[in-house]
Amino acid sequence: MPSPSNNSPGSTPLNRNPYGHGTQVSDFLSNVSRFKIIESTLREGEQFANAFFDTQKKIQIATALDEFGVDYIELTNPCASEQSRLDCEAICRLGLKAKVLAHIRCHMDDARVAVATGVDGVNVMIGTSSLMRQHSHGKDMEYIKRTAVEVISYLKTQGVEVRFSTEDSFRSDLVDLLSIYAAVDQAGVHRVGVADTIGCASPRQVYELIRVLRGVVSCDIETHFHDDAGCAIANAYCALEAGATHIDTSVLGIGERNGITPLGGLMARMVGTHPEYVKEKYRLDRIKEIEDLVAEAVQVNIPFNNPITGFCAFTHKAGIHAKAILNDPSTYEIINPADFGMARYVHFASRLTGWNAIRSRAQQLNISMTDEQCKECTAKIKALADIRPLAIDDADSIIRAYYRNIQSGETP
Ligand code: HCA
Ligand code: CU
Repeated sequence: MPSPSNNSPGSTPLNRNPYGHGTQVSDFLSNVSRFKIIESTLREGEQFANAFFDTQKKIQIATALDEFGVDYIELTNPCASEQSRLDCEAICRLGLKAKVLAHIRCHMDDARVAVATGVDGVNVMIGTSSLMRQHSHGKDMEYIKRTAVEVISYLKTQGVEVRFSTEDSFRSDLVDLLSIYAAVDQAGVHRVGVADTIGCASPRQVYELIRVLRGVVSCDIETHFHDDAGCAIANAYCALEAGATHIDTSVLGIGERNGITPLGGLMARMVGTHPEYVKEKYRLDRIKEIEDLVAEAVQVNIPFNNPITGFCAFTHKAGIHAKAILNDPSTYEIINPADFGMARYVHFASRLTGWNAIRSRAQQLNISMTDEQCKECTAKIKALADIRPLAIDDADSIIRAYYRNIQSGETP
């Protein structure tokens, strides 16, 4: 695709925005510029309707995520099936930089099997809302607390990193929730996990719960957001602002139902506000390749409106937009496409186009015209575009024909 602008984008920092971040007391809680990613494509993502990853595919995905720079790779419970256990062992043997985690139920049998695979850490989980307690595992809070402490104590003797999370945290009783988190913190977990299993939480609810929790536990706080109501990225961001330390993601957000916080979308959010940290730590230019890999593996297309990689994520169409973009891309872009190895595209083949876009396109075609001529040529393109949709070739042909006519001395 043509990329008519050479201007350097991002020249207007976001902090010049009057609505941007100043230094407030609450910023001391915030981890937006030092968060860690727990990548769960090979766990939550395996719960996506279309997902089937064979060993080779899992290794390919784990390797790509490791090269991208994620901090942790979470794998399906090795007790789920014999192959899941063997795959977990195979990924542990790869010697990745990322730590490998097994996701398990809060049960001693699962804990023993997980440790034997050679993982660096274990992510323990149990439902705490009354619905989950009633319909999922049937246990009361006393039982949950006792078992949690037993499983955690065992895992700690095995030298692995331990996280304990409560499924359906946002529909759990707040007193139950804080008391179990306090108990597992006392038992020495490295992280507690807060999971919006059903995607019901709003950003403000997230902020409030995490902020309270930050005052209750001294360990790290991992968070997991489902996207049923389209808030998964916003919720992740608010969790970090309130003091969460780790965010669960999956590539393209794949997971149960419509999934969780997508890795690429989270990067888009974070690079917009904290470019130094994100660009230094993660290989952003790999996002497209990783999304293509996973999209193909689970047989879906990249959504047109996907952050960063959606086909029109950096396409500017209306004349007003095109003109400003050609002058300075940061007028209409908070993200520099080049940071992700992507290119911007100024659309010029439509009735909404303006003469600045046409002049820029003519320059790309090595055609030099005066401003007046560009305006006249633009009028011709708009006239045809009023009748039917134009392809790039159609608009290029009009520009070329118009220019030929000028050259040959004919009145255009
Ligand atoms: C699931 C549960 C989970 C667990 C999250 C966590 C959720 O789908 O089996 O371990 O913190 O959304 O609650 O993914
Ligand atoms: Cu989940």
